[in-house]
Amino acid sequence: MIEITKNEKEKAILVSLNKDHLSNEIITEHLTELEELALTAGAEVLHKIIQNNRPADKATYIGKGKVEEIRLLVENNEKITLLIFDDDLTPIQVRNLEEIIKRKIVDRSGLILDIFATRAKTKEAKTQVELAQLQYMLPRLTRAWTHLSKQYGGIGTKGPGETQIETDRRIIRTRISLLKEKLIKIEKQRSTQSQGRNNFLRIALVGYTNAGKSTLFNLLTDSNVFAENKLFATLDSTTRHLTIKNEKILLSDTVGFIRKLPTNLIASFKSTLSEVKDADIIFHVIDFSHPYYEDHIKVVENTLKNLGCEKTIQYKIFNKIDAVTDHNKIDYVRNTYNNCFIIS
Ligand SMILES: Nc1nc2c(ncn2[C@@H]2O[C@H](COP(=O)(O)OP(=O)(O)O)[C@@H](O)[C@H]2O)c(=O)[nH]1
Ligand SMILES: [Mg+2]
Repeated sequence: MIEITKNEKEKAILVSLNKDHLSNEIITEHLTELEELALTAGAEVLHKIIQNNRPADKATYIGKGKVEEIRLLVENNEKITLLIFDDDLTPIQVRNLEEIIKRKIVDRSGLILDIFATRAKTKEAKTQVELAQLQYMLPRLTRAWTHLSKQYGGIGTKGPGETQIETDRRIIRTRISLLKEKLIKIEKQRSTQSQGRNNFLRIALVGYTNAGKSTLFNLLTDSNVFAENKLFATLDSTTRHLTIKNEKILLSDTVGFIRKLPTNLIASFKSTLSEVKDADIIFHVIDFSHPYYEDHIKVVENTLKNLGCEKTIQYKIFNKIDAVTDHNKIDYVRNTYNNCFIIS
């Protein structure tokens, strides 16, 4: 049996399936980002495994051969406690993988939700994360999970029967309704607070996680919002007044976006993201020093579209110019993007 002592970091293997025939470079970049997420969640990454150019396997996602390869790798390394997949898995895939590899299996949404849960500080953020977690859990609470009780519950081989699963589902559904009601109340408070602020110009800082939004916010407003070289350092929106050339402005710092953000997470962060939706102007902050900054721009623009903000006036702020060494990049941005600033 594997035991995890509290202070020891969990040792993980990252697994990616290249089902869309992406270049090696891009798949590697995606795994680097997944590693940053894993580090943020408190795990240490020992191996990264890529399964190339095949469709997802219904039973094991990555296919029998690859599963066997990982099983052998893990068998020889007791320290590895966890496998993290760069996509979402079905409950059946999770069950099969856990049964064969005998380690904990976490998918991308599960990992992001876990990080959000540890990062949530305010009542609003906590409520939103719990709602997203329960919504993630609900469809996964199926008979496929019976293996867990076989392993840990002990009594016979039955596992929770349909009745138990039904009861659990009912409890979760009730909790979900309660959390939704709570969020409606929080949203109402928010809109009451924002009445009387109609004569302010509302500006929201949005962007990929780690782009430098909070740092810029702190500079502009002389505040002290938590900024860190980690993903999702800030989950809550913070709003401050400032006056520039007699223009009264309300500036908001917001939660960052990332590739493949779980959809129920975006939905449950509706009230936090209202700062983005209600903005008169959006400042899209970009980490210009990142090799894949243009992919980040696309992810953010798609997320903004999903939020219904594509018509809001937008300025792009190419940040961290101090860390950009290739000057052709600067010319390229000047010629390609309208409405942009380049700063650090
Ligand atoms: N080199 C450089 N680093 C920056 C700049 N702005 C922010 N950072 C760093 O980028 C990291 C992420 O910043 P943060 O403001 O927390 O990003 P957020 O996730 O978008 O809010 C921090 O380590 C910052 O110190 C910049 O202009 N240049
Ligand atoms: Mg931030």
